[in-house]
Amino acid sequence: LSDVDGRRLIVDAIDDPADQIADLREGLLGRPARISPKFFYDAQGCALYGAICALAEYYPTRTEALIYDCCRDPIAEHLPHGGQWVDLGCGDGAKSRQWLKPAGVRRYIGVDIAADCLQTTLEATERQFPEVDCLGVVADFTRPFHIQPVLNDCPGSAPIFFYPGSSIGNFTPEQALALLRSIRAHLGRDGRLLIGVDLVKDAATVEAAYDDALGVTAAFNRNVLRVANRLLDADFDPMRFGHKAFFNAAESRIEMHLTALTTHSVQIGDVQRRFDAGETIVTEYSYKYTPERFIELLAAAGYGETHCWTDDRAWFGVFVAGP
Ligand code: AVI
Repeated sequence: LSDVDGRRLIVDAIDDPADQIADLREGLLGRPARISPKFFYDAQGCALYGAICALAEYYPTRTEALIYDCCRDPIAEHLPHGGQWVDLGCGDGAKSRQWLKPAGVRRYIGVDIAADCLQTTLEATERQFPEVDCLGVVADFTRPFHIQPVLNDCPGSAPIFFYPGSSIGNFTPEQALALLRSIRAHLGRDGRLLIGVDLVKDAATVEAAYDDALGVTAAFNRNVLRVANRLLDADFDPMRFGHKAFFNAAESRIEMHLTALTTHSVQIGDVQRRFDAGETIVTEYSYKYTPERFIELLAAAGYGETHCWTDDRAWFGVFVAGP
């Protein structure tokens, strides 16, 4: 960990951008072609994701917020008070700010890969909660991360790791297990994980959430090809690919693909890649869990006591897990 801004912004090891670009290129030249969903989130992708969250069909954001609104106090009773709130993938930090008072938080630690965004989030949090000590860690927490030295700065204040939005669903169960283990290793005796997870439900409801009538998710999916054009000096025409989203029941996941509408070639740097009509690029998996299956995953990652809250339709689950 290195200190960047007088102890306010700390940088953990993050991937070399050149490695990320090499990974993107290799994925697109491979068969089947794939793109990691982390490339969705350039400025335009973030704006489109914001629009997705407001869509009638995209139930996860709204349902999770409903659970927090209804059950904030009972959930907070299961969290240590006077703790250090670790906001994983904090974005604008708005979801976390609703918790700082009810959970009596002493210190806010935003963790995100985007340093600029992190600064803005810290400033907004400090403005609203001047009594809370605010700190940012620039890290790619999709890999093992090391924030124990940061937590040690505030002895006697237990960590609460907050990971909302069912982002855990974008990892394979094996990757999710590794992340949950990595968090578990930071909990100490009194720490807790507070996590939001999208649950299994009828396929039509889930498929509509990932293939909305206005085509916002289709635009979000195609936008990743513009990101690839920029990073790889490629010439994808996003409109020559169709958006496809379907529920794979055997794997309990939504799959998003981009399907070539006609056979054509794309220049990717100094290489030409031919796409046959119907050939697809896998862009995202979004796993859906039953509460039992997610509790099993938590147990496999070494967690002990677990509590779960859901909405009336059991569409979304909020879990608090401790050591
Ligand atoms: C960020 N993540 C939890 C979203 C999801 O539902 O898997 C990303 C998304 N993809 C399409 N719509 C939303």
